[in-house]
Amino acid sequence: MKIGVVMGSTSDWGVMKAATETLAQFGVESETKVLSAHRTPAELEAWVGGLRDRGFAAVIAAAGGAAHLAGVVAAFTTLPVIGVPIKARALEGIDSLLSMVQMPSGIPVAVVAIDGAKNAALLAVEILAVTDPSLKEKMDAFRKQQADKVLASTLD
Ligand code: RP5
Repeated sequence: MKIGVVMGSTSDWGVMKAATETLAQFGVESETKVLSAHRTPAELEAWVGGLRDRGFAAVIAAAGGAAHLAGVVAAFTTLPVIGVPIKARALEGIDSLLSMVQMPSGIPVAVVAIDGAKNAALLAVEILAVTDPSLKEKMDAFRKQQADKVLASTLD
């Protein structure tokens, strides 16, 4: 199954590259789009609405400012939506974080840290790994590699 990655602007790509790179590292196919909840609402609805039938399992949605993109994506699908608040030019990204994390009851968005693109991808891989044993093995290996690095670290 595939993961959709959508961001509100090309200016989000510098952060969001880490999500597509991480998905690729696990061999997970993804489709990346620049679509905006306020600038291209019709095109966003059309893309999100077709994802389940096209074999997608989850969507990562990234935006900055009044970041309603993830909530709007979640409104158009019952696939899991992972929101990445982008640190935009004002307010250090707090506006993005709050607008994603404070979704009203009934339409959930799983929100990662500000600029947390890598964790969004890892969470998407974990969702796929629930039903994909080979991905679970890769995730276990990733965790072990990470742990080994900490345990081998030394202080000057
Ligand atoms: C949001 O506004 C985008 O997701 C971006 O983070 C922010 C600024 O967009 P640009 O003005 O750089 O296109 O919609």
